[in-house]
Amino acid sequence: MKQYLDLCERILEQGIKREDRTGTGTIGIFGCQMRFDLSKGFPLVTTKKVPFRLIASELLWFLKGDTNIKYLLKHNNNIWNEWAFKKWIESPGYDGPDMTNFGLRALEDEAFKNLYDEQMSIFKNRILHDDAFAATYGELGDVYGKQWRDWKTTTGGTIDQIQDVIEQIKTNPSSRRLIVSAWNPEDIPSMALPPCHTLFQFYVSEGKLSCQLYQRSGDIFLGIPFNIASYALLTHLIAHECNLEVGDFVHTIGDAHIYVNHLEQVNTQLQREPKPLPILKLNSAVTSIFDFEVEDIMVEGYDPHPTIKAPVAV
Ligand code: THF
Repeated sequence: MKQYLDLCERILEQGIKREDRTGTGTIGIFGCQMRFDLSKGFPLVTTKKVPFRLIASELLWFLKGDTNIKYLLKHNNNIWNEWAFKKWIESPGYDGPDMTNFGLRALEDEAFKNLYDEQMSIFKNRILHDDAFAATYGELGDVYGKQWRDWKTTTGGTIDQIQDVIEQIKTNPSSRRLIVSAWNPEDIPSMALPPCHTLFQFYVSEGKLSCQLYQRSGDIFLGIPFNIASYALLTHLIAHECNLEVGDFVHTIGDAHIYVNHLEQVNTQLQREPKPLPILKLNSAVTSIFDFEVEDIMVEGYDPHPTIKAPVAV
């Protein structure tokens, strides 16, 4: 994972400080690329512990075309909670204490943080146990799952981009159009968060499947280790279904930034020696990528340095 650490170092050295949507502040650069040879091990960052099961359940959630956080909560995955919670507290139905700007306030004000934790816990419980509530407030809108599996057409139909791209990889592997786009300009206003991973392309050569992602914006400390592992896993899953070996994952990022409240964490990581990469194991009895469950996906030999905590910017 040297490339990841090199990117961190480059941003610390060359990054320009900018204000951002969340009010936290970042240092960043524009335009960078990493390349991971997936045959040399699974690219899960080793200089801190990255919770792989959260990456697997999030990817399976996308692949199911699901856009409701209920599935994630059932899998004990909390990484999308803040965005659903934000919609809830801004809705007319919410009558609890004022939660405006909860992300930043929870960091600065201990008493507020307790109040926030309590409201978040009530919210999660309602999503899990109240179906009507979950259907409205667990919904993130037209995010990844929707665009990947159920892209709306102007004639009232839908396009299953994942199914189509798999079909193309199988029947027309030399195609230069093996593309899935999550960026749907018409839907951007209705999304909780416009897609950060906007477009990806597959490439087949010498029996190996490669994938390149264009990511418009990357949170280098929290998001990027997830994104690298997620697309590496997606490449493995599609290669598995198409009877191909894995090639490279190429990760291209537009606005590559480190939040200013992650700088200490990044420096801690840079002082650590990377460890050998783990190996991905898939249950070979599963043939279609739509049939995978979290239990069918495992990493072996993952022995990372300890967890490093950091607040997520909302
Ligand atoms: N917004 C921001 N500011 N950063 C992001 O990385 C991000 N994502 C998704 C949507 N919006 C984003 C959500 N992905 C974590 C990881 C990925 C996320 C969101 C949060 C996170 O907090 N990871 C912790 C562990 C969390 C846990 O154990 O529950 C970690 O230490 O890695 C970009 O895809």
